[in-house]
Amino acid sequence: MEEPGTVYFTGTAGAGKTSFVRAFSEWLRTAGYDATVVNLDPGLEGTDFEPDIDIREWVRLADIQDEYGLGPNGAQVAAADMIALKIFDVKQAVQELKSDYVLIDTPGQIELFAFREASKAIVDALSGDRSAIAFLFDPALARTPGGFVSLMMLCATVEFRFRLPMVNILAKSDSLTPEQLQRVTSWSDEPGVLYEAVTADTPTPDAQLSTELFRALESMGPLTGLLPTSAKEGTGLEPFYLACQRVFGGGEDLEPSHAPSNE
Ligand SMILES: Nc1nc2c(ncn2[C@@H]2O[C@H](COP(=O)(O)OP(=O)(O)OP(=O)(O)O)[C@@H](O)[C@H]2O)c(=O)[nH]1
Ligand SMILES: [Mg+2]
Repeated sequence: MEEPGTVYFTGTAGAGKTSFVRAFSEWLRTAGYDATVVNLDPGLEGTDFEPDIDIREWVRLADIQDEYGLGPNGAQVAAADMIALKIFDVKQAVQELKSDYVLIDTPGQIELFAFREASKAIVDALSGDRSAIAFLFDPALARTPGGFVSLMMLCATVEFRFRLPMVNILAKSDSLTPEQLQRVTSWSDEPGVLYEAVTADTPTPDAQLSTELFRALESMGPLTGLLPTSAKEGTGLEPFYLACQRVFGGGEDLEPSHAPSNE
């Protein structure tokens, strides 16, 4: 059997990771693929969506707060290291389920995922040859040129850290007007348009800094297209699937492991 496709979902707090994982796992199952959903957020709450594998079985934020007298942020930092110690249990549980796709939801505080050594150990343990990171652009930030550039930098940080192929998603695209959507996608497709928008939006003393930052980003590699998606409306899921298949190698479609459902 081919190795499963493993996708990590990351992005700023509230970007829509958990909702997207849910919508995409449902799309995969309807299309006839098996998907294992792994929750790596020890503080996940307020969702009725049940992951197949849940880090909270091993590491729970509320317990860490009580046990060590920490606040929610300190507990997240402690939890990140504890998760790394349990990651081979998670890996074993993933392997036992033998699915086509493994979707990994990461904690809301992106700096825990992007900056800490523990997450590098976690990603190394769970990744195979067919792995990618989906980076979700939150439209609440991405709709301004400055916010868009900041997200590009964060995305580049994640790529630099993990050295995995990236698939960039504009989440919650239903929350943008058609004009805003068109503007944001043009920034990802045409660096020159973004450059114009950044300089037009920035008061003169800072313009130089923005320009240089922008050049640095541009020199890091081509800006990959940003896929508009909406978990709410179920749009952009098939293009996302195809983008993942492309980065896993060759863009070949997987054979569905069971007949597509007609729901
Ligand atoms: N309009 C719209 N809202 C969405 C969509 N997806 C998620 N949301 C809303 O965005 C908020 C955050 O969604 P989550 O899926 O919890 O985001 P997250 O990135 O997992 O959040 P954290 O794990 O807390 O960082 C919720 O209020 C969702 O209802 C979408 O496609 N469209
Ligand atoms: Mg979440």
